[in-house]
Order: sequence, then structure tokens, then C-alpha cells
Amino acid sequence: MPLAIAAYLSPLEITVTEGHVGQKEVAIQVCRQPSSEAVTLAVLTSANTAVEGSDFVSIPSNPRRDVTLSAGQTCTSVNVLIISDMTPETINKSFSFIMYAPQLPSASMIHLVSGHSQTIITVTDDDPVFTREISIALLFTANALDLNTFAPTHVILNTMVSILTGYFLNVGYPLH
Ligand SMILES: [Ca+2]
Repeated sequence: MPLAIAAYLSPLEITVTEGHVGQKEVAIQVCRQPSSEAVTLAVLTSANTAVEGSDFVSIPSNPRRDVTLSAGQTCTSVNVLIISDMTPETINKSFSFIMYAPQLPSASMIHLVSGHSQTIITVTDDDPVFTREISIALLFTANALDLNTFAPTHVILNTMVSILTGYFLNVGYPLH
């Protein structure tokens, strides 16, 4: 009769702020019920709205990434890497950390507890959209515009604009 041992991930959901520069480590616990046998599990990441390579560092299925719990060890930690940036995002992005293919050295069995074989990682954006009230003073002169028919005048525009960080503001105005 094979021995059934439950394994699970902790936490089931985790929310982290993205950060601005470099990479950020998120620790996921891979755990199982106490056992005198070592066990090896495989883990991978699966993209959802977060994108591999730009939002997080992928753990692929090939080559297979193994995690081993030695005899008597109930938990070990695996780090997932979030890629930080300074770009405002329209949504908070998520991806999954998944464990699969548990193996014991003997003929015993290990079960992934239903609903506990996946951790959903949500990355919240921390780059603000700045809003500034600015006054734009434009001086039109005939010489500057090289328009002989355009009389020198001053135009003052008061306007509210929203500028995303990292973007430039372009001002357009009609010539009439
Ligand atoms: Ca961002």
C-alpha cells in the first residue's frame, strides 16, 4: 500500500509592489507533511497578464527546475524574481508559480493538495501618473514664424495636462 503524503505551496496568493530598479525576490514556500523520506518536486512559472522577461524572470519547464526536500524537512523556499521598472502601468499584473511531478525515492506516492499546487503572484504598479497644472505662454511674431501676414501678438494658454513619467509633452496650436 503506497504512502500518500500531501504537499502544498504557501502562500496561495501574494501581492508585491513592483519596485523601480533591478529585480525583486519573492519567496514561495514549498511544503509537505512530515516524512522520513526525501521528496523531489518540479516547479515552474506560468504567465498571465504579467509578461515573462519584462515583468518577471521565467522558471521554465525545460530544463526542469527541481526542488528537493530532504528526509525530515517539511518546507523549503524558492525565490521568484520580479523585474522592476519606472513605467506607469494601466493594470496590476499577475502570474503563477506552480509545482508538479512530485516524486519519492521509494514506491510511495505524494499528492499535491488540491488548490495548493499554485501560488498566484500579483505585482502592483508603484509608478505614479503625475498631473501638473501648467501655463504655456506662446509668443507669436511674424519674423519667428516667417509669415509676413501674421501680426505680432501674444497668446496665453492656461490648461491642465496629464503627463506620464518618461513621456514628453507635445504642444500643438492652430495657425489661424
Ligand atoms: Ca511600473
